[in-house]
Amino acid sequence: MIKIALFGYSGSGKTYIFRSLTGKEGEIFDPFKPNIGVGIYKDKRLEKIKEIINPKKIIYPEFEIYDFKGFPEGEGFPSNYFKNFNEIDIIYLIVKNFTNEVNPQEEMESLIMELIYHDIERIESIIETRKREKENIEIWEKSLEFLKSEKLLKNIGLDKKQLLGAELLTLKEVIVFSNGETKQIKTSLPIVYNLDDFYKKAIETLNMITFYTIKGDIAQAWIIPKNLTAKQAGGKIHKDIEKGFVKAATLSFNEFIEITDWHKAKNMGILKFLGPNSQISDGDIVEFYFTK
Ligand SMILES: Nc1nc2c(ncn2[C@@H]2O[C@H](COP(=O)(O)OP(=O)(O)OP(=O)(O)O)[C@@H](O)[C@H]2O)c(=O)[nH]1
Ligand SMILES: [Mg+2]
Repeated sequence: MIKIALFGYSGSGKTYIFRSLTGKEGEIFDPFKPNIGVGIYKDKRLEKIKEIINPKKIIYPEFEIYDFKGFPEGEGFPSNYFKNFNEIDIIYLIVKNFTNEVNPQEEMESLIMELIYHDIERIESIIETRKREKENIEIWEKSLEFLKSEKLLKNIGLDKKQLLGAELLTLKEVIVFSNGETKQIKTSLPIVYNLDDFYKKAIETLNMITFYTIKGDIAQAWIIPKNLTAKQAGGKIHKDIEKGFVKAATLSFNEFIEITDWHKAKNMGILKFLGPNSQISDGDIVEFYFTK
């Protein structure tokens, strides 16, 4: 499951957002123990498919949402605050923008700097250790310089494999959530202003796509990395599909809602058939053929 952390200063609206996304009540007071809940993405296309075929069961994609107690803006975040961020895929910056007495631009920039400071500290300590052990520090020094110019490591044009495992935050995807629309925010990061776009932007930012299956009485949405082959995509549903993959029949979402019937589309000869190494497109309805 994709893991999303809500990160922001105290009072920016993280718990409010967490409750809207997960339906989970309760408040947290310990900044080092997040409240974790499951958010169901009511994908609009799957809703439409549901309307058309009225399946017995419908399975929406799920995300794991982490609500952390924030620190006040003037205080900042201690570095051990981030020890629970290691498994996180996306850091959503929750920026307060629902009253007039805020400066969301400054608040966002300051949150980004919290992430950068954390990584600078990490790398400085790694460099120190490696120096002691007489190990190569070239990539670490380059990374440090990059961070010091206030840039996120995910944009560094180096082989990032070597940086993995170092618990760096700025290698992760970062999205800005403007909580309210009182003021405009300028940023080169992905940004959303509305909870309705929360998951859509997450999927897009992770370079993932959604496809759909209608099997028996179940319609389901699947989120996979864009670069997977059809065969690998089948493997996300069941290992047997990948092992015995023959082909995948696909129909685009728009064609499906026009024709409204998979079998009819099949008889019309408009299904597209993909071999193991072809790729599924975002929005496709897919049927896998495989041998057991
Ligand atoms: N008007 C308005 N109030 C909001 C909005 N989002 C949150 N609030 C209110 O702002 C206050 C703080 O929100 P929380 O969600 O508790 O803030 P938080 O980010 O979880 O704060 P910490 O847990 O201290 O880090 C609460 O009274 C919310 O009801 C919003 O979009 N509009
Ligand atoms: Mg809270």
